[in-house]
Amino acid sequence: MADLQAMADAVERGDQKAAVQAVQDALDAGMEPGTILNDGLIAGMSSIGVKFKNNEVFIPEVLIAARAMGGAMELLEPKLVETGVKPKGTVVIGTVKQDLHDIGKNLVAMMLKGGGFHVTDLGVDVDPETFVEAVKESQPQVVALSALLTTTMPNMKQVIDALKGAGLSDVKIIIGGAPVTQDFADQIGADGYASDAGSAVDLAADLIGAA
Ligand code: B1M
Repeated sequence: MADLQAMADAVERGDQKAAVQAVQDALDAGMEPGTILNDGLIAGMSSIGVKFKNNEVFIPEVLIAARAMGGAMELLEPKLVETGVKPKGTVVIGTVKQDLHDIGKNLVAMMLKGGGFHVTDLGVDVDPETFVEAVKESQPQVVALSALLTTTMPNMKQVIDALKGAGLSDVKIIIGGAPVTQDFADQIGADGYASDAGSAVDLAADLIGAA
């Protein structure tokens, strides 16, 4: 018998083997892939996201949970495609030019995937033109920018200007990273600021009306 709570628990505690088995059991029992995704896997990631936000768990636990979710998603993804379950939206994410920090950005990307978004990760040291090209290609609803250095924060504004300059004003731009603040987001005309990975998922969903 498929047990969605056990699946969510397996993701949350980072038990990849149990998470994959739980997905297999659910599929064998004829459960809808969308239900497995939302009420099993995403429920587990959401739960760890809340704990991460509240400092009840730390980066290693989140990374392990994300790895468990990733393993389970490998099994589930083809079934989702077959049944036409649509992602909540697409997010293009990257760390801005001249900045090589990617641990936080990777966490945000993982949590977005866990939150049901399709994510295109451009990596680190991404120049504004690359963001523009990626937006043209992937047509995301949201662009997420990360910066960890006070010296690279201004490069976030360059991305916003480049997107506007290319006529890509519809895409929502959200920013984050240790030195970044809501005030700075307001100053540079970003659509939102998130202080951590869990909040970034909520913000992206809110901005595109998928919360
Ligand atoms: Co660097 N580094 N670093 N570093 N580094 C900091 C950021 C620094 C604060 C350390 C310090 O001096 N105390 C300092 C910046 C000072 C400043 O600008 N105010 C600093 C410096 C100076 C440097 C170098 C210049 C050092 C040198 O070479 N002299 C150099 C710069 C290289 C470059 O980027 N060009 C450098 C290099 C490096 C390493 C390569 C050694 C390594 C990075 C490895 C990697 O990322 N693969 C590194 C590291 C690890 C750090 C610290 C120690 C840890 C950063 C981290 O990963 N935190 C950092 C000190 C610190 O922050 N305590 C430091 C964990 C991570 C989960 O948190 O990235 O904040 P964070 O992400 C959070 C949130 O901010 C948010 O969600 C995440 C999860 O909750 N978030 C977003 C992040 N991105 C988001 C995007 C969003 C939303 C939320 O989009 C919407």
